[in-house]
Amino acid sequence: MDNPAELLALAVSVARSASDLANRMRAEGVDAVATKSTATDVVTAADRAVEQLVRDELHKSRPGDAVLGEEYGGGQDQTAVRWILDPIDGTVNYLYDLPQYAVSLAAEVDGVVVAGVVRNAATGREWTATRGGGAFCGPRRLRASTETDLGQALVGTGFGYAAERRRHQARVLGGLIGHIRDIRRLGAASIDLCLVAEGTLDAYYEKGLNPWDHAAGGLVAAEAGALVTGLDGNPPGLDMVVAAPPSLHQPLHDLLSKLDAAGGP
Ligand code: LIP
Repeated sequence: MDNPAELLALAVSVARSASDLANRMRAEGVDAVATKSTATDVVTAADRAVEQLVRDELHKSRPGDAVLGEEYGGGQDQTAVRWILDPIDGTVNYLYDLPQYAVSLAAEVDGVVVAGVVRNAATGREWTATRGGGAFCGPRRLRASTETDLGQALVGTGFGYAAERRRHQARVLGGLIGHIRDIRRLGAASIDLCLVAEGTLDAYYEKGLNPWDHAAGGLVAAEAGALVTGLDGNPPGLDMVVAAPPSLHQPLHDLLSKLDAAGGP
């Protein structure tokens, strides 16, 4: 019953329904209905409605599972399977109708993510992975970048919502930018991680990601051969997520550590 392939099939089906709802609501017009950590950390009615739809769909199929979602929290129940959900990752992009936002849904069994789907609701592009089963974009199997020179690497990143953290992140970027090809700030961590999986980005890093931002995309990137870690021996988490192929991971990691990228407010 906790077979990763079966969990993935359910996740894909639910993510597609969720994406359809997000698109319907986007077409009707979107306004921020609330803010969270700062005045720019917005929540839309679609974030809430999409999360509720996913919760309802998962409950129909697997009523005993726990669900941790960005908008309604939860996931504390001691169950074998826990779902980790960002109903609309890239909410600011969604608010502005920039086509870079995703439903991100991962299944965790006994604390280990074993299946995940990231679906760009705007474009229909869909990335999936099961632990040990590989990463895919549609039917295409994914391999991360083969770039070996950090100076030639196109690196994705993102910034938090709080001004003090953004200033620290800008200082880190200032120390990094002269050592890489260029930066891309696309606005949805789950998609950034999937772009690393397919080699569209050579690497990605960001401080401040919640589990729902990187649970599914992190598995996709790892199953495509990328190393997905924190800094200085830590696992990926709030302090830092770094995703890069082995050839780039060490030089990027060491530079980020030297720049105190996981530190600051
Ligand atoms: C977003 C992340 C993005 C980060 C944004 C925000 P949200 O998640 O996907 O990488 O830079 O600040 O956290 O809030 O749209 O779910």
